[in-house]
Amino acid sequence: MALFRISTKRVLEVQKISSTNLLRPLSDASTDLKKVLNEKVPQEQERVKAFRKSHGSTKVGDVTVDMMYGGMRGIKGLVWEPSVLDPEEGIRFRGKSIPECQKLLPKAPGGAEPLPEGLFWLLITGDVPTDAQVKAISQEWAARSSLPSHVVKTLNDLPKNIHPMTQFSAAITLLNSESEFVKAYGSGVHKSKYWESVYEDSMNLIAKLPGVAATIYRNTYKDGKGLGSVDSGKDWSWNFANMLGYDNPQFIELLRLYLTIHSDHEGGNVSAHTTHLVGSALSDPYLSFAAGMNGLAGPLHGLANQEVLVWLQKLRAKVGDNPSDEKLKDFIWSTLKSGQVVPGYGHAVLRKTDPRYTCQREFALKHLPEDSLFKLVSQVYKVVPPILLETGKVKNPWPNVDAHSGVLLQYYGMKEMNYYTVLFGVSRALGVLASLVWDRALGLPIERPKSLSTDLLIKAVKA
Ligand code: AMX
Repeated sequence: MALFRISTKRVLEVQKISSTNLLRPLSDASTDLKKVLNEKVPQEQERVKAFRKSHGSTKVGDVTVDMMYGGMRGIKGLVWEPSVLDPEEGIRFRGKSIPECQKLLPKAPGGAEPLPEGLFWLLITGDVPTDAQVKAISQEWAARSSLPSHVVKTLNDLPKNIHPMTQFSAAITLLNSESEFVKAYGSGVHKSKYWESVYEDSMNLIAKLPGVAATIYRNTYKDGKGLGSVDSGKDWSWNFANMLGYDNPQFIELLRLYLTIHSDHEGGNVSAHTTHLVGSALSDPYLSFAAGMNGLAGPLHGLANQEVLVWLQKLRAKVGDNPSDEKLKDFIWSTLKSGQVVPGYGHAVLRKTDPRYTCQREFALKHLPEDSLFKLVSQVYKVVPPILLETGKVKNPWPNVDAHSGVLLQYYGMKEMNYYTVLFGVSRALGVLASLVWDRALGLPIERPKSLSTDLLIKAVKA
């Protein structure tokens, strides 16, 4: 067995080189995404097969006892194609940073932010799409967007006090009545074709999520009426905003940015890993994604989107507008001393300010520089990191994506903070479903790592 070790940096380099070489744009620039994938899948299957043949027994890391008790931090145990997270630099979607995506991906007419449709194309194919390819995805998602009546009825019947994430997860689970994968599997389709129906389910699910999410929003916070119909001439975010009841062009731009940057954060985070794990049992994409959403609903993960705003409101109530740094510090220490986390700060992998935070800050500097809540968020950014460092235990004192999203939504009138994680979930579908298609295309097996009891671990270590 070959025993040389591969550093994370080297893994990233290899990933960059190989994706540039092998995931080349198709020369015909087809706007048919499935056709594009049909050409790429066999190439990629061959590449992985050859790589495994030559390096299948090469060691890429070690596992320590601390890693086993410590949430598996740092264990390289998953293959995830759409994105890679560098601790210092942050996320790269198929090798492209967020500023690169903002520059390269197609925009809406007159818009400055990337369209999430383009990001999805990039995540699933590895190619930066053309305007025509992105337009084709907008149209396809519009065409697939209708909701089955049992899902709408169930959502309408749910009490308003059910958390929006619970409603979201329930609706996605119920959507599995529509699964093409379930039908194909039931009819005995060959496993080499699984990815095709997983692709269909993924496209349908992504197309239906804005309708599900908007129904939840309007039922829970508005009069339950007024869901506009989907306009196939408009993009996914425009339609989503319209169904939510927002028509401010700046809010729609924000939504495009928000839905792009929350999409993927490599494979180890709870929502991504859960979707991947459940999908490995050949549960269909609806069931797999719903499981991932139940993980996103945890306060240490996606619910931090909501928790940051809850915390900021408590902070404001306690210290008022324009507090001194000293007052802010006291509040932060009181949060820590009462055994709670400062939401929106820290990360399991990142060791710098999250570029997803930075691009939202830039959006705020451009569109709402004088907003008092934005000013407070900026002051918190200055005051929190030194305090977290002073605790001596927090590995990353810098803000993550969740520290900034809420203030932007508040500014445009979406005040219902319990809803924010649903927006996160709509976006997260883009990354985890792109990955799920590749999981089946590459024929990845059911996931089943080995666990040990403490007794057995002690014995193994002593031996
Ligand atoms: N406030 C207070 N304490 C924190 C902290 C924070 N923001 N971040 C980490 N810590 C603490 C941990 O709770 C842990 O304490 P313990 O030893 O007493 O258990 C210690 O610092 C070491 O933790 P770590 O190795 O730095 O972080 P981690 O990898 O275990 O956890 C995360 C990462 C994100 C869960 C953690 O930083 C956290 O709880 N942050 C606040 C919640 C949050 O913003 N979550 C969103 C993350 C992004 C996302 O998924 N959307």
